[in-house]
Amino acid sequence: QRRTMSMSMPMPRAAIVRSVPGTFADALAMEKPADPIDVQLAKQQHREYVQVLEGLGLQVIELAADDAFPDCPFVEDTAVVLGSRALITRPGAASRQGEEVPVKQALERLGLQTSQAQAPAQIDGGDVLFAGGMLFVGQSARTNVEGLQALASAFPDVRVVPVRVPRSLHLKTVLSCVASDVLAVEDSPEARAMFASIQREAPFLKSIAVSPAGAANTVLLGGGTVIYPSGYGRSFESVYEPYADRVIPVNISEFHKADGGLTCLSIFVP
Ligand code: CIR
Repeated sequence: QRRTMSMSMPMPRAAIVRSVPGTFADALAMEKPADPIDVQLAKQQHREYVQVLEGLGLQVIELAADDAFPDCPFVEDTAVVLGSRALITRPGAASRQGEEVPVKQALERLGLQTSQAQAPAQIDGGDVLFAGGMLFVGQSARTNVEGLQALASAFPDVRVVPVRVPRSLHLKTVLSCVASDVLAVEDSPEARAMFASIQREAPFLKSIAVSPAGAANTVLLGGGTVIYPSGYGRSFESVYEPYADRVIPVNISEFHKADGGLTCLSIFVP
């Protein structure tokens, strides 16, 4: 059952993360959390995630927080990296535009070739899933068709496929990779419909149904390491173990309160 791909996909060399600002309790949220964000706990959870990445041998580049951008720890939304190229996004939420500036500098220092999405394009990295050799792009409240076109121009040799995201914040809020050909997919009609449209383009992709909402946002590293968000009152080790060499839980309860998942907290650089 284990993926042979795990041998061919090396660990990324670096991860870019961004610290939690003192203003993190003001981060955007579709629904105000019943229990407010505990900023100190968020900082601790973020440190624990960074330690997991360092423990895997990655160089972690931690950008300084900026109180003017309460959502700045969600770096994933600011850039899409594939190979040695990066598209610097123009985030879909006006209050987040500008978060991409230090991320662009960090990627260029790592030697990546960058291009930048320009208005009227809007695109959040949370809407971009690389799977089956293709880029699936959520068409959501945050990512428009011009954003999709910016991605297609940045990566002209990769097929770019739109996926309608009717309700959730981002495409990857409800589905993400646990192996090169297996996706964790939230157990909801919306997520199943999104996976069905992905599968039409990539019939070889399989899915595992995962609940509750938010739990299907996993980080796949090096083809065989799956990091998943814990704190849902159940363990997912037995769910992912058949597909992974290593399964690591990380509790990010305070980030969930601002609609953030695990993938949001880092950008990986091969
Ligand atoms: C936002 O609404 O933009 C943030 N509060 C959450 C962003 C989550 N990012 C992601 O899923 N990639």
